Amino acid sequence: MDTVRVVRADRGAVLVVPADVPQRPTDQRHPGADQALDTMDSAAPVRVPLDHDGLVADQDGVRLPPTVGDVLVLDASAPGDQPHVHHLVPRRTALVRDTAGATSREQVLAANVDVVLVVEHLDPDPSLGRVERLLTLAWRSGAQPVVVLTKSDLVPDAASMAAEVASVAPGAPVHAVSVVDGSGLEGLRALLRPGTTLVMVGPSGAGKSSLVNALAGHPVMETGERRADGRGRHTTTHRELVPLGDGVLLIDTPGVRGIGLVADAEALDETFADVVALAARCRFADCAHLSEPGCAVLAAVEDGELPERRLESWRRLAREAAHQARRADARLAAQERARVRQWSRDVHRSLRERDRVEGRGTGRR
Ligand SMILES: Nc1nc2c(ncn2[C@@H]2O[C@H](COP(=O)(O)OP(=O)(O)OP(=O)(O)O)[C@@H](O)[C@H]2O)c(=O)[nH]1
Ligand SMILES: [Mg+2]
Ligand SMILES: [Zn+2]
Repeated sequence: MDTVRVVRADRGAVLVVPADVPQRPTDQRHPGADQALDTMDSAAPVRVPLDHDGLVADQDGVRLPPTVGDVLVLDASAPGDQPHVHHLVPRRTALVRDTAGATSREQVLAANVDVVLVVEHLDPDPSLGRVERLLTLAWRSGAQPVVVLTKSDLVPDAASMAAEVASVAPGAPVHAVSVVDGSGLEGLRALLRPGTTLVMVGPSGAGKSSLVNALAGHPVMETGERRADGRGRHTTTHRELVPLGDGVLLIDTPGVRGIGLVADAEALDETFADVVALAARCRFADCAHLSEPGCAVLAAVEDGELPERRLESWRRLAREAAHQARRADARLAAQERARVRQWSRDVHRSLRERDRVEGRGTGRR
C-alpha cells in the first residue's frame, strides 16, 4: 500500500504526492538517498477521487474531510485502476480554525506541519492583534510558530518594527524579510531542514505566495498586485502544498479576513507568556486582574512595563476562546440529541416491524 501526502484537497478528490520521504536530516542519510528524494519530490501530483461524501476514514473508521498536509494510505490498485483511499493516518499536528457554523465544527487548515509561519506585512503597519491571534492558533497546532514580517524594503526601520512585534511574540522567532532586496531570506532558509513541513498563514496581500516563490527559487504560486488602498486581493484561492525538494514541504494558504480562534487555554498561555508570568505574582490565586489589591498585572500596566493594549488583547482573545468553547459544547450536545432521536426512531421502527411480522397489532390505529 502506498503512503501519500495531500498536496491539495478539492471537493471530490485530493491531489497527492508520495510521502515515503525519510524524515531524517541530510547528514544521517545513506549515500544516494538525495537523488531518490529529488525524483520523488518532483513527481507530478496524482489525483485520487474521494467517496461520494467527500470524506476519508481514519484508523477507527471515523469519517473526516481530508486536508492539505494529510498523510493517506492508498489501497493497492491494479495497473490502470483508479487509486482509492484506504485510510487517513492520525495527524501529528493540526492547524485548526473555528468556522462558527451551526453544524460544522472546526476546520483543519493544514495537517502534519512542523512550523507555522505567521506572515504579516511591515507596510502597511503590522497588526499586533492579528499576530497574537494567529500565534495562538499556531501554538495550539502543536507546531513551532515563527513570525515573518514582509516588505522590509518599504520601511525605513524594519529592525525596530521587528523588535516591537517580537515583544508580543514570546517564544517565537521573528524574521523581517523582503523578496525585493532579498534581506532576511537566509534566516528563513535555515528553517527549511530536510523533512520539514511549513505552513504560511496571514492576511491577503501580506506576501505569502511571493515568499513561497522566493524560497522555491522559481515561480510556483501566482502573486497579486497591491490595490491602492493597501488591501490584498485574495490572489491565492486554495490551500496548496509545494514540495521544495529534499523533503521540504511548504503550504501556501489564501489570506482570510477573520480567522476564528479555537479555544485552548494552553495556547493562550503560550501567546501571552509574559502576562501569565506577571499573573503568577498576583496576591490572589484567582485574581481577575480587574481591580484586585496586589494585582501584579495591573501594577505592570501602571508602571508601563506591560502595554495596556497587550492586556486588552489577552482579555479579548480569552473571552473569544471561552465563547467558542461554549458554542462547541452546545454543538456537541445538539449532535448528541439528534443521535438519540435517530436511535429512538430506529428502535421504534424495528419494534413496529417485528409486530407486523408476528401479526400483532399495536392497538394504536
Ligand atoms: N515591496 C515589496 N512587495 C512585496 C513583497 N512581498 C510581496 N510583495 C507584493 O505584495 C503583493 C501581494 O503579494 P502576494 O504574495 O500575492 O500576497 P499573498 O499573501 O499571497 O496574498 P493572498 O494570496 O491574497 O493571500 C504583490 O504585489 C507582491 O509583489 C516584498 O518583500 N516587498
Ligand atoms: Mg497568495
Ligand atoms: Zn491580578
